[in-house]
Amino acid sequence: MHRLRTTVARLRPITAAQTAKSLSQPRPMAVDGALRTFQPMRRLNASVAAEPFLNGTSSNYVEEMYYAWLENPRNVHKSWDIFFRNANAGAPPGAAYQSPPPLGGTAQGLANARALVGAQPNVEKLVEDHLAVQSLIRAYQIRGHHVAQLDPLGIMAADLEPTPSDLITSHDKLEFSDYKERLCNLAAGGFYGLDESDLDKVFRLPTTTFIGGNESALPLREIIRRLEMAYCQHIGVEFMFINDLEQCQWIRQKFERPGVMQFSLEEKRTLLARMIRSTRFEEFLQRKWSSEKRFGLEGCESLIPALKAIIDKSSESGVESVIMGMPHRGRLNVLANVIRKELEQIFCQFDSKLEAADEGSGDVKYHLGMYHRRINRVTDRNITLSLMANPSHLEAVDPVVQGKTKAEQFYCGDTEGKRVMSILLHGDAAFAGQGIVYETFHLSDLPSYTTHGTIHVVVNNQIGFTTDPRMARSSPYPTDVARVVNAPIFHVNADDPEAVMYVCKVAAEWRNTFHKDVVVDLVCYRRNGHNEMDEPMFTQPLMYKQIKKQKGVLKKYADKVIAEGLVTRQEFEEEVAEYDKICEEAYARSKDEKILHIKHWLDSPWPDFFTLDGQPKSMSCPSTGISEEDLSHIGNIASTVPVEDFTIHGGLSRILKGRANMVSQRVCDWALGEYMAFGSLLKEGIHVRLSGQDVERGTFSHRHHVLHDQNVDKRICIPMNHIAPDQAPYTVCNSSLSEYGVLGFELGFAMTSPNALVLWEAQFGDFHNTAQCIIDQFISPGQAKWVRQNGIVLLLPHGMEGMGPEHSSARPERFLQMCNDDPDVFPKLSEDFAVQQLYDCNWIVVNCSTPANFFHVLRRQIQQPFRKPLIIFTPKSLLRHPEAKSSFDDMVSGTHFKRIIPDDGPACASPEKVKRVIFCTGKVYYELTRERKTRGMEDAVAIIRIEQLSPFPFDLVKIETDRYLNADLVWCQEEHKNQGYYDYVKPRIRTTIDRTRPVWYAGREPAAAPATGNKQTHLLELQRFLDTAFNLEAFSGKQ
Ligand SMILES: Cc1ncc(C[n+]2csc(CCOP(=O)(O)OP(=O)(O)O)c2C)c(N)n1
Ligand SMILES: [Mg+2]
Repeated sequence: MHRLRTTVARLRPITAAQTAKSLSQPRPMAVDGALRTFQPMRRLNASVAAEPFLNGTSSNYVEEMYYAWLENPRNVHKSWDIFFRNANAGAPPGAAYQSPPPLGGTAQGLANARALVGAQPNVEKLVEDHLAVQSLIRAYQIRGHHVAQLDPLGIMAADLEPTPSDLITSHDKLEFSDYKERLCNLAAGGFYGLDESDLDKVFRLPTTTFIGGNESALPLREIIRRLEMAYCQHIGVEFMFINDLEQCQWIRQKFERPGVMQFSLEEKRTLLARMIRSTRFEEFLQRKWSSEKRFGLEGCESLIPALKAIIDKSSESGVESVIMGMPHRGRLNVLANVIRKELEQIFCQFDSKLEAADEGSGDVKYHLGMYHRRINRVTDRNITLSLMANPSHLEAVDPVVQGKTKAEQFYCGDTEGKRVMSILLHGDAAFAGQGIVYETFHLSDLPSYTTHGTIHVVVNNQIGFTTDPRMARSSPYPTDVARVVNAPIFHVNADDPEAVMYVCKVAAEWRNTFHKDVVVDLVCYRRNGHNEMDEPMFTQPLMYKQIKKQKGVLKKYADKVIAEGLVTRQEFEEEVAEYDKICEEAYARSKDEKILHIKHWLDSPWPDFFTLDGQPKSMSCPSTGISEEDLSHIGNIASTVPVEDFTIHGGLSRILKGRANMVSQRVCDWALGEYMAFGSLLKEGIHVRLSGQDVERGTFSHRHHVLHDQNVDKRICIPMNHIAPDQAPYTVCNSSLSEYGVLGFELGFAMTSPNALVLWEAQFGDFHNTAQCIIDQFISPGQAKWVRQNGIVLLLPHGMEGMGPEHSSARPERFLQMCNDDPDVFPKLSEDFAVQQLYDCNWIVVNCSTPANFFHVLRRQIQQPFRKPLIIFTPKSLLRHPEAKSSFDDMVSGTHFKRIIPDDGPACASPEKVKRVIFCTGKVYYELTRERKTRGMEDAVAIIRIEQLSPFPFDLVKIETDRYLNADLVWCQEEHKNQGYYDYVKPRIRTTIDRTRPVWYAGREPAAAPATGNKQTHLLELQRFLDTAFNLEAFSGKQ
């Protein structure tokens, strides 16, 4: 089943005494930054510690006894009671021990006493035997899962290490015939020193086990039997790596207490009904569409009752909304039987003749999302279930689900995750193989990212497409990645639906109790090939020979419960027939569907934001300027410390003073422009969330949205939250060092509400490419595939500043290449052209050259009547460039974002004299104007900034090209020719001018790397392309 490479030597348990010691401590509070350790608070008294029989190993045991005795003398055997009393009374070493009195006067009592201490009262042996038993118990807790019968196929045993040599177990047969041999081996190996004769001896149980139930001592034989029942049947529990004693004790209780896994008749009936639905749904699809891909669940049908059990239990404890992410396997079944999507809506997806009703490209049926609110039948409470749409890219949806969950929690004030939770489903190969799983786990306990516990369910069919685990991962289990966050892992044989149901209930209780992640590993098989068309015998012949022999889990379970008398065979068959009828009727109805509405598959509806038929409420965007008063007020907040007795760093005082100066002069630099945008939106009740690496201060130390008291540790102040009493909250959070995970998370966050500005900033723009999957699969095509809008903003620091090939380019060419506007068609102009263009595009790409424009474009994100992703290439050196400042005049009420900024100098005054028009975008504008000035060419050359690259401002560019009819047209960029904007802009300008003039290029030559590593070369290249840009003869004679 799995590759257990762990060895006994590598996994020696920590001693029971260590555990007992920590158990007796109050749980230390985790102090931020401090190591979480348990400090022993009680020690054996000196006299006891000096006893001659106390050696390195026995002292642990005696210590355990001593603590138990301290709590209550009746906790320990009489002999120990006397011993500790004497020792405490000051008996010298060696004199405290007295032979124990018989346990009562009866013959039985005497026998018990003999069994307990041995015929010869030999304390040392007694201690050692108890220690051995304690270690044995611990060994089961740690390694019992090695032996558990998890694989329904039972074929992968060859991959397993033999039973860990310190477990005395009879494997699948609960007989004790082979104990003798194992005990001898163990004795010979010096493991525990127990032998066969010890099997009937009674041992006191340590406080770290619950196998005793109400009994505090058991014979060894019974101890082993109960441990086997708890840890070596169809459930394998991995939890002993968790470094929290309370959590470990909680899990032990859940699996060790005798009789824990018992179900009422009602529960079993529900389970059977769910198994029927799950199984018959796949069979129905197979019957009707045998040649269609559906990535069936056969072999893991118990996934459906598993999810239902989790949802029931969570609903019972108050959860009202569950957000789920899952891959292809069994997705249609989950939609039908967990989310309860109407069956006809699912079936009609198989009809290739259906016409699409919605704009956009749509997606295949096993990627679409869904949102459904209904009554949970078990708890009679309302529950909303959403299944997020996702791409093929396995696990990519994980952080998106987390972000959406966090946002839902945030907006409903659910600070502890009691009302909203997430469930993530995984395939075994993807869970182990995809790094995003790890990145997502690492968000799970961060204050601004935690969703207070996710339940992970792995459909572990022991194969990924055609690759088996021996080739697919280096860890024993596919779930080992979860150990990094101390999540307990419950492996369960998915052919035992009751065991599955039990672990799922425990998982839900765990999440509800500790609000931490937990994993359920459903060990199963895949009855068919990867999809229904694939032939698995090509690559897994032996596995599939076995699978062919495998009785279906529904059949097995039905036989079991019929034998138990829970239902009769006839009742069972009637229930099956009833569900088949439901499917048939839905199938008949599905034939009436003529049109496919992707809108019916929306995972995140925004009902109040759109009209009833899902359209924007208007097609205009009001002014994005704000009042002078607000500009000054926000400016003042940005320049002061709004709390008393708060000492900020001297350098920061200077920065704030600089800001105050700017405010008094009615100008903004970049940071202040951003402040104005965020602050004004917050004041208008729009939540703003800025996340990314080091965003609180800003990579370039320009932002300083979080102030730190220089004298008091962790005392911080976020002035942006002091703008107005009824403002929306501002969230600014330094993220973990992850792009894929964090960008996915923010995308999910932005999905929840249209009334929030959610921004993700890359440390440097080029780092966005480790999140490429989120950009390519979600952000760029999200609306087209899944008809849902998203207004996320990406801030990507970009610019060639001689810093070398890294840290320079945010790769504008890639974003532009994915824009959906047609380069060859000049669009029809209309009154609301600018807004219509925005509405039609897949995303907006801008490169602002002024703080005012940056301010406006951020505000426009919210003011426009729909949501689109916004990609902003943000500056580095411009942050402090003396010319890159904006007057309040450009930001006050009535002003707008400028899609292009025309030349407003002498060139514009006499356009007929202009010989050249240079179009550019971003920072190079400042290099061009400086050069133009140096050369005295203000009359001859007009410089026009294209601030909104996409959707391309055809209308405004046309005005400019019409203005300068005698000029040649140049596109100038600082990026290399095969990068940057040239390939995007050139055909669009050409279309605008009806191809009447060429569009020349001034910029760096094509190159493989984004920038040179040599400063000298950098400057040389810059000068060279500026020379070209201002050499009016540069292109003469060229075609
Ligand atoms: C990121 C990514 N890489 C590759 C694939 C192609 N692919 C689709 S399913 C699959 C196997 C998945 O195996 P597993 O996670 O065990 O799920 P199962 O199909 O067994 O349920 C692969 C490799 C993909 N969808 N996503
Ligand atoms: Mg698999």
